[in-house]
Amino acid sequence: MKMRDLTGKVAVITGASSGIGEATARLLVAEGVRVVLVARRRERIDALVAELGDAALALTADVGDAAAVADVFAEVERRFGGLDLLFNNAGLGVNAKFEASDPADWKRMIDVNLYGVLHCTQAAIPLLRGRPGAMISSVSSVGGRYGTESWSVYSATKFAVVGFHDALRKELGSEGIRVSVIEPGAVWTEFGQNVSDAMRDRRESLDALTSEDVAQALVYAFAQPPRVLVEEILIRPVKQVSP
Ligand code: NJP
Repeated sequence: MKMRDLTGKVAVITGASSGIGEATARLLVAEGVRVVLVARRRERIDALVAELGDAALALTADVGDAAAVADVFAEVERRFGGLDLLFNNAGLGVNAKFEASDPADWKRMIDVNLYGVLHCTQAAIPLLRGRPGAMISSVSSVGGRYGTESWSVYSATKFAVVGFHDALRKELGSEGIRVSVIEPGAVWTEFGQNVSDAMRDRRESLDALTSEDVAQALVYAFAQPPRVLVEEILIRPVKQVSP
């Protein structure tokens, strides 16, 4: 199937300093897209710019901070005059049985996984308007479709992302702005740092996805003709038969 030529498109990728975001930046640049890399770890996104060259720009921000996000999108408007893709990928998961979980961790997850998506999406909409094939794609999770033991608050934030997109699609679809979610299962990344040994064992036993596998899904959706909305992609290791 012929994919749309993405040369010259402009994308903002949140959580571009590692994992899925980093892989997506590489793949989009290979497709001719100019990418804006957003994350808190400056040295990581600077290193990626050094690798990707003029097609990439690094902007440091905590996506939970509305003022910092506003600065990012003001800079995108100043440099590029608009935006074709917002990839809301920044996310955080803390693994804990709910009864023993720490409300400070609930807040950290809600700030990034939900407020981060809301702040970036609201700031991006005016820049996406009028751009053929414009798309908002946000990373939810298999845990945003099915509740998973010891990931209850994380699951709640990712269910919220799915519900938000379901409603937002109805607000923006008639304008031609595509609203899409990607729901990965287990992926080899830095995600799940507080249970890294358990995550490594699970990923090994499931033959987990690579970040590139998920990045390919994003590019597949984005490269469809502007009339085509790939509304939802649930992508998981074939051996991950339950959430
Ligand atoms: O994880 P990781 P993934 N402001 O830890 C950034 C979802 N997912 O690639 O700020 C701005 O390598 C952080 O950057 P930094 C998951 O929920 C994954 O797997 O420099 N950025 C880093 O670049 C998430 O939505 C799996 O620390 C913030 C990035 O987020 C997405 O996939 C399974 C930030 C995280 O990269 C990408 O995560 C699943 C903030 N406040 C869903 N906080 C999986 N890997 O198995 C964090 O179902 N970041």
